[in-house]
Amino acid sequence: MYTQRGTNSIAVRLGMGDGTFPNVATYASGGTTPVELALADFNNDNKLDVAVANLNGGGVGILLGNGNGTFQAAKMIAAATPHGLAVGDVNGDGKMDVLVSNQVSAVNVFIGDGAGGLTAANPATIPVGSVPYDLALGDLNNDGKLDVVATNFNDKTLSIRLGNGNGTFSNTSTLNTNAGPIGVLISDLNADKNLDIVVVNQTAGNASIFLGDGTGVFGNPSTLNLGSGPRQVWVADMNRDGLLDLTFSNSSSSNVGVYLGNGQGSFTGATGATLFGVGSTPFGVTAGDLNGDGNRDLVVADSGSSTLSVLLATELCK
Ligand SMILES: [Ca+2]
Ligand SMILES: [Ca+2]
Ligand SMILES: [Ca+2]
Ligand SMILES: [Ca+2]
Repeated sequence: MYTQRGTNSIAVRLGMGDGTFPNVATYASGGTTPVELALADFNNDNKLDVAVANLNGGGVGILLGNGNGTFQAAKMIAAATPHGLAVGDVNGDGKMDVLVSNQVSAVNVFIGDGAGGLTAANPATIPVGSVPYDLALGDLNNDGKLDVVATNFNDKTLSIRLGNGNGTFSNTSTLNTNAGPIGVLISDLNADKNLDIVVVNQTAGNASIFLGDGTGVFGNPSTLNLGSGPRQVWVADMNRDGLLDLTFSNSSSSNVGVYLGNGQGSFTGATGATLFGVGSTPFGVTAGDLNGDGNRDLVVADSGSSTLSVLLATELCK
């Protein structure tokens, strides 16, 4: 599933199990310029639904799933210039909530009613830095309450806001990144049960990796070179050694890269990243077993050429 900015729609391609996706279904995103989406069950019927952020008008669309790969028409939630989007239960009521970064100076919080509806939290916004592009949710201090981080593109910073468990967040800390922080991902990179943070710095061409201590405090990051105009990272075990690896898209050089992880939270390796050519201006990248052989494959959304690149693991791990 992916967004199609130019046609104000999202597309669903169901896999055939052999790595091919011949059929496409498209749905109106309910607004203008859909940029991010996330899957979750918003009405607690055990069928996955989708939330989509429309950057240039219309707010956030919620498309309830029918459970067979098809979706109902979008119901809209008012939100100005949503860019990043994350879903999770931030108030602990068992119903999925939605957070969006507004690309100005805040993250907007919407509390789900468990029936597919969402309303603004009180307070409705979390102040962050200048031009927050992306955000991510995770329990950074191991208190069972979801916390949020947002990349502030203009400030070269990352905002960390710890959740209070009731849909509100405390102003806690701001971390320095390199120039042009855009994508962000939360994962436990070194398997110490404490969540870590990877920030993609588009302008600087690298990633800042912050290892967490489980209290919500992060020290100075390590820097990992990515390439030209990196946009997004994904973490998965690509070579099946039990250690997480890091995959990234370079929008200005039309390739993706894979760094093998050492399990300690660093990805330099002996040989650096392995690069694979994809379509023009790749943004999104994600991994999954697309052909049922047990290996993680990659799918890349090429925004410039309006294509998806599918890289099967036989190619990735040779
Ligand atoms: Ca559902
Ligand atoms: Ca909730
Ligand atoms: Ca927490
Ligand atoms: Ca960790």
